[in-house]
Amino acid sequence: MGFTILVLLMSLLPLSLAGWCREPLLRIRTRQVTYQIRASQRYYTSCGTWGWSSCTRYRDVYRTGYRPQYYATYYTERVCCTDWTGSNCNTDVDECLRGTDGCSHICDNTAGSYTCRCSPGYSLQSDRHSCRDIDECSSNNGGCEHTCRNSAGSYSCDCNIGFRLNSNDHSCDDINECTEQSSGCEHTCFNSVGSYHCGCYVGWHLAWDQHTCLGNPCVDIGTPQNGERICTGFVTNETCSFECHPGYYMIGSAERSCLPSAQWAGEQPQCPPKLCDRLAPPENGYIRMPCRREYTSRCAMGCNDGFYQSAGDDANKDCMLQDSGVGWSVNAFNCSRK
Ligand SMILES: [Ca+2]
Ligand SMILES: [Ca+2]
Repeated sequence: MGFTILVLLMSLLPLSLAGWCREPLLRIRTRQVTYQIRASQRYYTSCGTWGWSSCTRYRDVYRTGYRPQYYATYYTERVCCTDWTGSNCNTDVDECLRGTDGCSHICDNTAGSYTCRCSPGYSLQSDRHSCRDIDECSSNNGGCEHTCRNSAGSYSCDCNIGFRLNSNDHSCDDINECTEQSSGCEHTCFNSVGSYHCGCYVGWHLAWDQHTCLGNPCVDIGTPQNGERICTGFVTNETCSFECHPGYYMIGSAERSCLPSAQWAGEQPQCPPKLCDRLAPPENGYIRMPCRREYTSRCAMGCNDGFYQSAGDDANKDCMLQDSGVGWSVNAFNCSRK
């Protein structure tokens, strides 16, 4: 029986004593104390010859006075410690619930006390209550390969131009602008770490923007005599077409394109004059030599000996434009016997 009670007491003891504290108190008590008050009292007495006169005299008298006297008594009293309440001082006060904790971020209630915690990215200060942002960038650049940006409660990594943040959010990978079609190169693209550059096919060169390609100029193509040309341009892949003036025909290529080699494809065009038919001499007459057959040539006719030019027509024949080609001018020329 005695053992059971002892065990019961031991199990209750820490709980019942947990929240008790002793508080120093002061008690003031008063009591009345007496003291003697001395005063001067006037009285009359007979005096003079035979005591026939009355004289005024003074004498000391005493009476009792009263005054309070104070007593201070110091003593201690058992009270509930801070953070404990209840009739047995064994009920914990939840400071977090009451809002009296003063924690900047998170409050954790404990038996008889509480502790403060900070949100991730913040550290608890020496006052054990306030929280301050951790500058992750100040140490080892926050683990960022390029740029570290600190922020309230966190931080982030950034990469230089030409790089992209890896899925690990810290290292930076080169952007392959060529395979991602983001280069804007007109012909060819060459990737490099953090950058790229453009190239052009043979016969082209990079423009000032370093992205588009301009054709290289071809050698002077010239214009054929007695003809004309119409060209789209004089650089790689541009073309020129040629035409001969009426009365002339074309040899060589009517159309030529500028090759990457700076030469023009095909043959140099030329426009020689078309030829009229061989001119037959008139009856009783002849053709004066020389007589050329090319367009714009003029041949003169004459009459044989014993004949004369009877008609007044022109003795000249001109090789001129006729229909779609050339032919000799038509004029009557007669040689009559003298
Ligand atoms: Ca931070
Ligand atoms: Ca790159």
